[in-house]
Amino acid sequence: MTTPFQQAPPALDNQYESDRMLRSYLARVLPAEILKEIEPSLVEMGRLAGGELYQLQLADRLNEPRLTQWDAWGNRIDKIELTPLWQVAERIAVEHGVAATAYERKHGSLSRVHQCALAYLFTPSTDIYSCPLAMTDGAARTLLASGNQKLIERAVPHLTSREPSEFWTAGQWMTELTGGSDVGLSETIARQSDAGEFRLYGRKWFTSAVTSQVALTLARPEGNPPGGRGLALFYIETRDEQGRLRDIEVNRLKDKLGTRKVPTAELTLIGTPAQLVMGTADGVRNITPLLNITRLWNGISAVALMRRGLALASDYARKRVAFGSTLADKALHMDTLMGLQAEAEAAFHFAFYVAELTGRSEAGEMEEHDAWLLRLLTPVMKLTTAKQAVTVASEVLESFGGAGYVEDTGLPVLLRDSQVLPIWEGTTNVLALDTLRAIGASESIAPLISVATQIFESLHDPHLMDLARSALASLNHAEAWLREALRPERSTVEAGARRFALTLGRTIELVLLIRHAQWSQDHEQDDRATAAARRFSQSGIDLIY
Ligand code: MFK
Repeated sequence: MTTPFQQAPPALDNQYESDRMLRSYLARVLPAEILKEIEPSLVEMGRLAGGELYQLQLADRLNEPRLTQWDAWGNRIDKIELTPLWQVAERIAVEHGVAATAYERKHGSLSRVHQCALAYLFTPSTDIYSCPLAMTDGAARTLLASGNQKLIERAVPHLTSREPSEFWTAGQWMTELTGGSDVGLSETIARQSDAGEFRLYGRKWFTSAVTSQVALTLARPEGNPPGGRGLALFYIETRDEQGRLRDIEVNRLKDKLGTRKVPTAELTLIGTPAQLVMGTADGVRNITPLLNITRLWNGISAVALMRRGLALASDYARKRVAFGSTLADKALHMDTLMGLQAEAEAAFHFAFYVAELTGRSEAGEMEEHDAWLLRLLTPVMKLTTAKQAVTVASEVLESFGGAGYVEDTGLPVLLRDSQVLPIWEGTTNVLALDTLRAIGASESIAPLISVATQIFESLHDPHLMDLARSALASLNHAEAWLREALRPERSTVEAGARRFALTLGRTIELVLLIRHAQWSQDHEQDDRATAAARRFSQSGIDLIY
């Protein structure tokens, strides 16, 4: 009797050790002694992500956070229980400094790269525990930028702690019924008592971490004008000494397509005590450091999910036999995966480049020109990598055939979780308009073209030099389009903003991939990044017509 066919599932190994893309990148950007010092932390996170955490994630698949609004005796309690995976994820994140590393700054500006590498390894096995970490990181950065010494001393040590009993997460409560994008329409009112204390009244419609100990939110002090400038930035401590929510009601948890472990809630603030962070106006502007950090996390999460999909698909390709051989032996299957690898690799270099710039900005190592670049590239990177994550996740599922469409393989969640990335933290179109805002009065991307030109000066591989010429042509085309579109009599700039921003994003990805490919040829005698650059260059770079 023949043994019935049994398909072996995909498996993960140490997710740091097997990541050529990450290891090669770190070898380029980190001095050898720093890499040696931090590598044990990455090996350990890679081990957890491919081992215990991944197993726990699979076992936790059907669990979701639970809201209990009332106790047996009629008291409003609004208690939210997180799933076992998230409880473990929080402890691991804290002990391994997935947020704290950026603030300890043991390696100056490069600590941000170290932190992002930890986040990249950690994220895909924790069903987006990166969400509360992103907001915690963003809140710490925003408070530090505010100069509010009292709040900095009170909250930042908790937000950046490595001790689970001391650690606080932060929420970012911006979205209201009036809109997630047009935040200036917010209706929450801040009422000041005679003693000068503020209480907030209003409904928050999409608050991603109501289990957090603190939150940053926006509200309009009574008498302030409408719009974003009339809002003020407030700091809330969500619970009293007994652990009860402070005049906050949790109406329900959101029934979302993905990120199902994230306890996203609708809240009513019914006189919640709050403290001003910096002034009684300009709330939108004052919360932007938080937005920029969570947009960086969004990009790191996008590349992390792409990498996870490809790790599973590659392993499966070596195991799955059809039409007489493994999928790994089939030219068409491997060609398909190579196209996805090229997307992931290009996105990876962009997200980590923005991490490098962010680190330099935080360490005060930035000139005006670099600050402009960071401001411009943060939304461009977020919107570009988020779109790539959805495309790659969809193809990854298809590469498993029917198994990719079946829930208990644990694969469909990759697509559902990726789909949030172009939506939250600014949709593609909102960020395309933000790109124009970031370009500002100069109405030119000339400094970006200079950066690319400078990067290309060190190229000597003729194929890469060819690709560089096409990247420069694409940037010059974008510059010409911008000048033309901004002419007052044409004003076609808004309609073209998404194509413009995606062209910038994909071209910068190509530029960064070319740079890394040359380095990898020279220092590792490896031409896989070159192959990725060639493939990526043929996958739609210039989207302006
Ligand atoms: C996986 C990890 C991801 C983490 C997940 C966290 C989950 C959290 C779920 C959520 O809460 S998602 C909700 C996030 N919401 C958004 O991202 C809002 C999207 N909308 C925008 O970004 C709009 O562009 C914006 C609200 C900022 C527009 O509002 P306004 O009132 O029209 O702003 P305005 O007047 O253009 O800008 C006010 C000031 O801020 C200006 O500066 P000035 O006052 O000096 O002129 C702008 O230049 C500045 N500004 C705006 N965006 C900026 C910025 N500055 C720096 N960086 C930015 N990004």
